[in-house]
Amino acid sequence: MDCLFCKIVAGEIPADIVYESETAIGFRDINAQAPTHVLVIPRKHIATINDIGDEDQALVGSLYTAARDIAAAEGIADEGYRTVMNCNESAGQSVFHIHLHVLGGRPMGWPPF
Ligand code: DGP
Repeated sequence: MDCLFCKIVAGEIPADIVYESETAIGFRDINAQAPTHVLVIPRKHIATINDIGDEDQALVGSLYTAARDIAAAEGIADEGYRTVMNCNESAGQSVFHIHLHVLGGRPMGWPPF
């Protein structure tokens, strides 16, 4: 399968990995949009939110406990941070292996555009 993020999981493409668990990894976004911008991905290939199976509930939950731990390690937990998962083209998804953006270290507006 030709998936960029599967290759990062496999160690075939380098990444600045800041978090690892049995089910997920976190690494710095190559095109950071905030002082902290980490992508949390499952080790398992799931293309989009639409492809998450009922059996993946704990796995997807583990992306959020990863985000919690990354935010604490980055020192942004108390001031606040944003988690975003884009689904398909209109939302801006460009890599089709689900990933939770963890963004912080600057104020953020709402709504997002
Ligand atoms: P999205 O647009 O939601 O699919 O986010 C994809 C993100 O992935 C985007 O912010 C840039 C990041 N990205 C793309 N290729 C690479 C890569 O090779 N390494 C890293 N670290 N990040 C990447």
